[in-house]
Amino acid sequence: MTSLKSVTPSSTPLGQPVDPASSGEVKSSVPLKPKYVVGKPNILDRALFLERVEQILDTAIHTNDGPFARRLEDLVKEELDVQHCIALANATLALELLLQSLNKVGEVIVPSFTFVATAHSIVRSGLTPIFCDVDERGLIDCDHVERLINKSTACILPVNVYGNVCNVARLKTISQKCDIPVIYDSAHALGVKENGIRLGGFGAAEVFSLHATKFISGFEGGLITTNSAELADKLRSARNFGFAGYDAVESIGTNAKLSEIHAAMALTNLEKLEQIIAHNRDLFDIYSSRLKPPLQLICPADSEQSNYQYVPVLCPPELRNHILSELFNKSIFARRYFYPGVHRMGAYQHLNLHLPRTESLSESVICLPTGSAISQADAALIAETINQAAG
Ligand code: T4K
Repeated sequence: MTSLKSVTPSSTPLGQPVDPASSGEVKSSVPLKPKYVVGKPNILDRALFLERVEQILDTAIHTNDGPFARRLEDLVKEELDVQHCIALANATLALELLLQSLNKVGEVIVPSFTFVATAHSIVRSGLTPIFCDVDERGLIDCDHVERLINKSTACILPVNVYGNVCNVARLKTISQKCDIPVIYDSAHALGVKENGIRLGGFGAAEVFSLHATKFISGFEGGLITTNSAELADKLRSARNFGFAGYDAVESIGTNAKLSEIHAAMALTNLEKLEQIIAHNRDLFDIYSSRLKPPLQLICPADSEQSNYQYVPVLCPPELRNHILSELFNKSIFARRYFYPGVHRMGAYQHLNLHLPRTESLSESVICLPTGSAISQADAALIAETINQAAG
């Protein structure tokens, strides 16, 4: 095995790549060096985006529910066939405002196999996360949800991780039976369909991310979709300091507005939704046909039409970090989404939980590069490289 020390400087400045398998990983914000990077932003029509930037500068409307934010919301409503869309500064704030808007106290059942923002949003809303295990594809385990429900349960917050879809029918039944709202963290799932229905209208509301690493990038940004007019009104006010009209503040809010530059970027990318899904699907097919055992892709179910924005591969846990290092040495920056599981992160490990499937997945998964920066030839090369590393 290659020594990690040979590629990992002892102190790495932010912004420089770090071998993702190294212990005590220094968080890199934008690794510029590796050629193939998980999360490299999709840029689909640079000329149109720049033209829109000129318009924003010319009109001098830079934020506060401006025309691009509204156009983005309208297009999301149309694409997702949902009645209301609220654009926000990022998905983390979207989750926080949504949880706060429920006006509840108590516990929120949430999978630990997610990005830490899902859990933090619960704590920051004055609620208590109750971590739940997942199934073999990383989706919330509904049997475990039922066992965790008690009188203090305020909400269930499943995550459509990798754009794969939770058991929405069963969660709806649980929600109705127990009178507990379900809100979905669909940060990865913009454009995904379940049995032909686009995600966006499931549960009380869904949250999508427009972060730079996401399928549809707005540099930063988040969306809440809902079919409840009352909830949408509350959220529109909450993202704008609680304003209910000019000089009228009726509730507590914050500044979670999406700026016009962000909205223009997201809109320009969203207009190419089908194009980027098709590109990602082609890459996924290449990975799927070329990866050899013991490597195994986590695939969408038959009922799902994925956006293929993540390419999660299961590796034997004893080989996983070796594979990551080998890829890194070949200029491929793959990621351990999600390691080590939120319940084992410093901020939550005092809970002393053991969630066997979450832990097993977090020790096995590697996400591979995809998106507009990766060509079909690149995907073939990456597949070959990972096969060799695992061989
Ligand atoms: N719920 C779920 C399930 C989520 O996955 C997330 C976010 C959220 C909620 C919250 O959404 P936001 O509040 O962010 O809208 C990244 C993203 O920062 C985060 O948005 C995302 N999930 C998570 C899965 O991935 P890191 O810590 O891995 O980011 P970072 O900086 O290491 O970047 C990832 C990769 O992208 C790197 O390989 C480098 C590349 N990159 C990144 C940026 C920012 C670029 O090439 N250019 C860039 O500008 O969290």
